[in-house]
Amino acid sequence: MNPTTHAKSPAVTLPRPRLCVAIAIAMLSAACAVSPPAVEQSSPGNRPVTPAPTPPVSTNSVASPTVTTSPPRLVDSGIAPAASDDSEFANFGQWKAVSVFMDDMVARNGFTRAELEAVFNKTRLVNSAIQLMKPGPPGKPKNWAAYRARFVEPIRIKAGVKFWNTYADALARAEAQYGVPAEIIVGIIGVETVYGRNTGNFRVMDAITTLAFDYPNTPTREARMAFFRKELENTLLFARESNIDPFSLLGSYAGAIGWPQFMPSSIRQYGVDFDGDGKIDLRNSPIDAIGSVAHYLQIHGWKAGEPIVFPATLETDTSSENRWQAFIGQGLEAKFSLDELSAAGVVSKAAFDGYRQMKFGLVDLQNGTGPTEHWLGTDNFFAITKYNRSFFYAMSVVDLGREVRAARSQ
Ligand SMILES: [Ca+2]
Repeated sequence: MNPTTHAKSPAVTLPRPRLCVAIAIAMLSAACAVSPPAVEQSSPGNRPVTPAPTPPVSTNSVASPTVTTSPPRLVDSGIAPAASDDSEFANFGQWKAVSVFMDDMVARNGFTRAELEAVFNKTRLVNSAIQLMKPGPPGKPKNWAAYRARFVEPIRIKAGVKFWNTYADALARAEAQYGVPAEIIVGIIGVETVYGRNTGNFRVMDAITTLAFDYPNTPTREARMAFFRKELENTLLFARESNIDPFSLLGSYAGAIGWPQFMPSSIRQYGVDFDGDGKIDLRNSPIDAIGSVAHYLQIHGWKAGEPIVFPATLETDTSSENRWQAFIGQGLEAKFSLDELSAAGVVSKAAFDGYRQMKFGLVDLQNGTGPTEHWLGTDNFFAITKYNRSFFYAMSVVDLGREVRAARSQ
C-alpha cells in the first residue's frame, strides 16, 4: 500500500479496488485496500444524545464535577508537520461537498462544525496525489518476473534479515498469538516500505481530503471518492480517539500510514498496540506494525499451520480441452477441490501428495510474452491478497519472506 512502492510497481494482475495505496492503480494495497467494514467500535457519535441524568442542583456555589462531561474534541497541537511542497491552499472549508461532509460528521459522529471548519481551513490540496491516481499510459504486458525483481532483491532481503533479527521476539509473539508465520509478516512489511524506509511524508489529512473531493476524472471516480471520504471520516475519528492532532499523521500520497501502510479505517479496525505503550502507532513502532499485520491477516482468513501456495501445471492437450481456463479469474478465494481442478487438467503433485482435502484457487502469473506461471493458492494465499488485491503482490510477499528466512539461516 505504500504509495511509493505502488507507484513504481509494474502492472498488477487484478483489477483493483485497493486497499491502500494500492488503490491506486496501478497498484495499490492494504490494509488499505480493503474497503472498510462498518465501524464496530463505539464512538462518541454513537453515544446517546440524551445527557446523563442531571444530579440534584447544589445550593452552594461549588462547581459540580459533572459539568466537565463534554465530548472529546480534535486536538490542534499547533506543531503539525509542514505540508508537502506540491500542495496548495484550496479553501476546502468553502467547498460545497466538504460542507455536506462536515454536516454529516456533526450529525453522525458528534464533531462540532467549528472544529471541522478549523481543520478544513488548514487542509491543503496535494497535486501529486491527484496526478498519481491518474491511469498510466497503456502498459506493457504484465510481467511477473519484472515485478518480482523489484521486490525480491538483495537490498530488501538484507534489510529483512536485519529487521527479523531486531524484532525476532515480537515476530515470534505475533506468530504465536495470530498464527501468521514471521516470514509472511516480514514479507509484507518489506514489500510495503522496505522495513520503514518508504513510509511517505504527505500529511494524511491533505492527501485523503484531496482524493475525497478532487479525485481525477476516471471511470471509477465516484466510487473512489466515496472510499476516500470514508477514510477521511476514519482519519478524524482515529485522531480524536487517540488524542492526536490529525495533521500529525503522515503517510503515502493515498493516505496509507506507517511501516505496514494501513489506511485509517484499517488502523481503527485491525491495528494493535503490540508494544503495549497505550497507543497504536504504525509509523514509529515497528512492533505495533508487526502485531497489526498479523492481526489483519488472521481476520482475513489466515489459517495457522496451513500451506500457502503450490506450483501447478496445466494439461493443454486435447484430452482436457483446456477446461482449466474456467478456473482463471475466479476471484480472490480458494473454493475449488483438487478433484475438480485435476479433472480440468490442473496438475499439482505437491498438493495432491498431502492436501487432498483443501480448497484452492488457480493463480496465473503472466510473464510478458513468455509463458505464464500457474499456482494453486490456499486460503492463506488469498488472505494476503486481501492486503493488496494482486496475485503479483501476494506472491512477492511469499517469495521475499522465504528469501529473508533463507538468508537469515545462512
Ligand atoms: Ca503502541
